[in-house]
Amino acid sequence: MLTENQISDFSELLGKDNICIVMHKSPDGDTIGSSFALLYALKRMGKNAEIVCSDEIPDHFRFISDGIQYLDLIFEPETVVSVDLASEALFGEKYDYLSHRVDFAIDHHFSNTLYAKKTILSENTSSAGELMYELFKCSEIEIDKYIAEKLYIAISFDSGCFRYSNTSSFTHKAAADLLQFSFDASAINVKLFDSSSLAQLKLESEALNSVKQYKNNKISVVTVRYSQIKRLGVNENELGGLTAITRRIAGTVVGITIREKSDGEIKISLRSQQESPLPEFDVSSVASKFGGGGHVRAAGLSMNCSVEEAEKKIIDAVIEEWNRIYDNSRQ
Ligand SMILES: [Mn+2]
Repeated sequence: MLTENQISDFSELLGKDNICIVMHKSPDGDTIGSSFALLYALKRMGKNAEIVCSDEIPDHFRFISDGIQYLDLIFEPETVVSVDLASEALFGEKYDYLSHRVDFAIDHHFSNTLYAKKTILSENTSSAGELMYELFKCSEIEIDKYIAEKLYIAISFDSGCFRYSNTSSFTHKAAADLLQFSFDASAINVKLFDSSSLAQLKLESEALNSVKQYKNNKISVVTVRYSQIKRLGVNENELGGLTAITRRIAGTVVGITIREKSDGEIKISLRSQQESPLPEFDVSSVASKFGGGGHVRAAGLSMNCSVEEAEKKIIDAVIEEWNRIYDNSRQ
């Protein structure tokens, strides 16, 4: 449900012109789908609008970006809008300078650092796409087939095809409404969730072989080194599926995915899933100890050290938090 303020902030945005939409670095289905829906809506209103992204659009997401690989500044913007960016760090190197002059942030991360002049934040929303849908519905923007398809992609992507706990009845209602425009949702979901290159699958198999478990197998850790990625020829931006591995191991409450990047930086993704009545494990609180952020059940961070050191630091931090939350003797 949107507040009056959110609706009026969005209508203020629609009153602007020469608008630059910023997507987050390592763009995903949510930031791309939501941004393209907004771009199209603004252009249809006769506005001058553009999208920028510090990173290239990965091959497997180009069906969302209408085939576009690079999104760079075309004109000097008067208004800057970020979509799905929880913090300044997510602007990426190339467009970092825009993070200091954001007029509107449209986001659904409760960890949003409020870097923008106005933040349209909806914490209990599955995706920026779902929030964008609500904003469009409360504005003069009419949803058509193009917009419906982009927003559906964004919502489906961030909700893990409606499987994650962020999926609510509103998420399904939004999707049901969008599906009336009869695009091929089945094909979209196959592309988003059921299609990997053989190299990607081989890397996942190696990742599975690396699994370490702690706390009665409730904490699962996957580690992938850059040498493996390079040997198998997997593109660095095709590694999104790795973070899903720990979730698929039955009994896992906290999943840790550690990945070494080509520049030596260690990227760590944290996931949690806990059934009531046990309390949730808030992975964003662990991530924030290392300068990262995210949601209760999904968060990320980076480290600049060796893989071994990163493994030790993050496993220690997760176990410390584990002992704090749960009665140690019962686990
Ligand atoms: Mn998102």
